[in-house]
Amino acid sequence: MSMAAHVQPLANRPATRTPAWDALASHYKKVSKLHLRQLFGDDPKRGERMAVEAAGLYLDYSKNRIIDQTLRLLLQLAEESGLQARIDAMFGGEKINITEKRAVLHVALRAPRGASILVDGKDVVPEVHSVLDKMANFSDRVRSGAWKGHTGKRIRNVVNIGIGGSDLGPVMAYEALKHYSERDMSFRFVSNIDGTDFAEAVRDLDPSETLFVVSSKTFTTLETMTNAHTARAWSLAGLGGDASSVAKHFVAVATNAAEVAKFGIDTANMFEFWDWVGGRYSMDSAIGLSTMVAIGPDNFRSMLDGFHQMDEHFRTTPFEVNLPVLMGLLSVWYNDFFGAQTVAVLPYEQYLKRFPAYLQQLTMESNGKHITLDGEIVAHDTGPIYWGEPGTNGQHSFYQLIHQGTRLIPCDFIAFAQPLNPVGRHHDMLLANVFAQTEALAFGKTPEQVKAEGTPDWLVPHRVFEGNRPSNTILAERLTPDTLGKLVALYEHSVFTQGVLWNIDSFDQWGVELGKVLAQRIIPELENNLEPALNHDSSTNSLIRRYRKHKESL
Ligand code: G6Q
Repeated sequence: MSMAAHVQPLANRPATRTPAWDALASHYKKVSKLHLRQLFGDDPKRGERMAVEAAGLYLDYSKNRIIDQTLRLLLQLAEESGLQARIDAMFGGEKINITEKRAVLHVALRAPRGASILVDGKDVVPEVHSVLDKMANFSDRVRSGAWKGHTGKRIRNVVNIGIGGSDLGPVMAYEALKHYSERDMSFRFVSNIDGTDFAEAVRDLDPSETLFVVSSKTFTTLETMTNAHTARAWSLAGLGGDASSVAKHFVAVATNAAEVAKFGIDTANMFEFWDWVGGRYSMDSAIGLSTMVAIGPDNFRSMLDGFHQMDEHFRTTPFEVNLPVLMGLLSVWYNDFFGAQTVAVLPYEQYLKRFPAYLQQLTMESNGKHITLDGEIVAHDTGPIYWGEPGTNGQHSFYQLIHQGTRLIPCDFIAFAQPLNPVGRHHDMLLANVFAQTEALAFGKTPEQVKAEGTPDWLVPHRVFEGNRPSNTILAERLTPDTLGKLVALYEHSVFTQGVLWNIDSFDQWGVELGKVLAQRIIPELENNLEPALNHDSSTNSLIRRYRKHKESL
């Protein structure tokens, strides 16, 4: 099978180019043989030493396969990669998204009132706060019932229509902060072009009590516009067909006022954001409108404050005690030297059940790149695959592979000291599982220990846990809006750090374009009443013919 150069194994890649990469490559040979049992045995204080607390998040990174020199070399790599200059360029509004010629300023979305961040010489912070104020005013009116639907009833249901960055953040934040949400209202999220998504979201809703938030940066995305038109028809059908009802039941979040007006939404009901906010970095922009309606403006602002605290930590703290930098460096260590292909994110908090899905977009759309900023093929593997599920559920399914499989899977465990729903002994049991898993992964169980339990010889190898499986543990006090902001910003900046080390553009996403273009070409071939002439490959042609045949026979 012929493979593109960029998917060849590491050994076949061009030579590494900086001293720190080379030093790390030879250092790896030494460290890879060390076992965490030995590292902890040699340094009884390792678990206290290799931990950092910042902005209320405690990161224990001691159960990683590193020694002090590894960290020194990784920090040297950060220096050589010019990380601080790149951080300053991002916060300074420089156009670091070079392929789209855009500034990358999600950090401006959470800058406090009165701060100043310039894009092309213009301070964007006042606009950010004016949109936040408009969102707060609107959210208060919807929550209090002052905003009435077309028939005079208050709004009880909010349906966000958006996809990708205009969906995953809002869904994740709503689920994460449900505890703080207005429980007399329901919040739904429609993203998929599959009609089932819309049909199921509205099947038990009353149109006179339902508000749609159409969230789309471009306001041209196929899925979102199709769902928005379907929602408009559903709403009108339920409200007697009066087109003036749209103003009461539809608001828009977009950067494109002309397209919003074309759809028929009054631009007075449009909440703006800007091209310097990337889709997957937009949950704290107006894209978070549904989140704000759910949890209220004060909680939303507290979430922004959490983001900002982590931003400041990232921007100003020396790298050796900088949480996002440390996490980014460790991720590169496993990805590029151990050849680990994935990272598991395991939140022991049911409310964070959509957090891994959110992180999949954040990490993989950002760092799934194989061309450097200089237009060359990367010398190192980039973006690992992020995945995960909440604990303890995962323990009863895929953890087997993490403990005893043949692959190395670095894990991030996330847990909170205080439960939001204290029920009996549940929380102690939950946290006992977090600590037990990281302990088992790191230290395992030796053949001697297994034998000492009276295990027959033939069964011993099956019951041995070799251990030495790395993990981070992130502990925070309680899942609050402010903590969620810190956690998301932690991963955003870890992704940025990794992207800088690989010298790639973490802020474009050209890889999603081709499929969209081809789908546009195929839609008429599926809808045409006459048999279309097909000019695809033989596989695609046959699939289209087969679909047409079965569609017609329905
Ligand atoms: C995110 C991506 C992508 C985007 C969606 C929706 O970084 O750009 O996921 O958010 O394609 O785009 P619109 O908001 O323009 O509808």
